[in-house]
Amino acid sequence: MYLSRAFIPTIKEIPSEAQIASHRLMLRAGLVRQTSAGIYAWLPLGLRVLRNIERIVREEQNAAGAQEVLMPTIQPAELWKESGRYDDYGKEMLRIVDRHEREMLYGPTNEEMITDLFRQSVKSYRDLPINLYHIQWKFRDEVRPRFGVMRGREFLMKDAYSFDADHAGAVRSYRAMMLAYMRTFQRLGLKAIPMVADTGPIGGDLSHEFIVLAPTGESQVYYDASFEGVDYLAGGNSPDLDKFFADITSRYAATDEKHDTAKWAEVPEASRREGRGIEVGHIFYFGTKYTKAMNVQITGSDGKLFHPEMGSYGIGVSRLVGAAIEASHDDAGIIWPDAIAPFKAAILNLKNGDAACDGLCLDLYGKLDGEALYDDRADRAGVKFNDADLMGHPWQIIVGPRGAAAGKVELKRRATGERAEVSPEDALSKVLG
Ligand code: 5CA
Repeated sequence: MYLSRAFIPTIKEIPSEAQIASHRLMLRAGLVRQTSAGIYAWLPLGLRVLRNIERIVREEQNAAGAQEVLMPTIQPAELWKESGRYDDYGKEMLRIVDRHEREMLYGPTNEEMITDLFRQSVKSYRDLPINLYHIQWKFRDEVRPRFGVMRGREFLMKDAYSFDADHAGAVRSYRAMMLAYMRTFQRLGLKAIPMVADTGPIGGDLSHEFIVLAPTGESQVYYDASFEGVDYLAGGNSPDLDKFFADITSRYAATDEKHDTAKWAEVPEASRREGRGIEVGHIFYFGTKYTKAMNVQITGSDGKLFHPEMGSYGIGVSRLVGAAIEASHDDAGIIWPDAIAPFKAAILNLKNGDAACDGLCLDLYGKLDGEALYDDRADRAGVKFNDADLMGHPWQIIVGPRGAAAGKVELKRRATGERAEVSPEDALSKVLG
């Protein structure tokens, strides 16, 4: 993308409603714009990040055996009356009446709808286990939407729903999702820690939150430093789920709601870590809560009818964009993890119109094949440096007339600030490697 043509409306003044770094930076760097309280339009730069996160989430859900569907955003109220949650959900639910006076709602989550879809089509234990997920917009009419996309009213969620024949199967599904989550966050370039959680209005008695560490997080967290070195990708294609779960749950981690000072005291002092965190995912096992309430029965191996066991598994896809920035930025701007950066590199042409500079930039741009943002604007070098730092591309390839004449470029790593004069070939292999 040529920056001179790109719809990336950066702004200099910091909007007063933006209290935290990610909100300010997302507005300043032109990633999103607010259209109503807690509702955002995603602009090209922000959308590329959102899509990158979605892709990794999807790959890991598929790898864990979940199947993608796409349910609507608008749901009939009847399903929620069946489960008993229509009244419980209160003012957070956006209720709609259609022209035929039918009660509808904008979905805040999809347990009821998926249970209904399951009920219509699955009749036998032989069809289990099944895990279905979608990546879809949700609406929750939060009293105080704030922190930009981190606590929006409309937000993008990945939500998966598992169905199993018995408790042991449901526990297996839960552990498989937990591992998929740890792999997902690691691939996104984030340090996330699973913590025992309250189940809230979703219900059930086994639940974990996934917390990304960041000083502005809403939750106070306590965890064992040994979490920091775990490689969740090491298990390959056939991981031992029980070993994984035993290992993870043997380490201490809790938000303040669940903090247990006696257990905390058993963690060696040198390993105790305290900080703030952002909840980017939440998983729940709730057994037969919905299959009973909505009267879902299928035939078991003994020929008798039974209620299948369920779990639900959410990831805040749009919240992750903000969380990643909270976890990784400096005074100059965003520092994207490589895996989710909107572009792998920015190419900064310091002398537009100089034949050597233009030629070298265009050559690099072609070879980066859609992965570069080319700053071809007629602006001063300082403006280009500032914008590249603000937008947070992992690499900057800086092309000036003196270097270009000698066949050299400058390569800057955004995260460390390290700069080196290298050949264009070396720059490309670093950026693409
Ligand atoms: N049905 C379950 C799991 S599918 C559920 O809705 N879980 S949840 O309420 O915990 O939401 C899942 C994730 O969505 C949260 O961990 C959080 O990352 C994200 N999320 C929740 N509310 C918001 C919000 N208002 N703005 C942005 N993201 C949100």
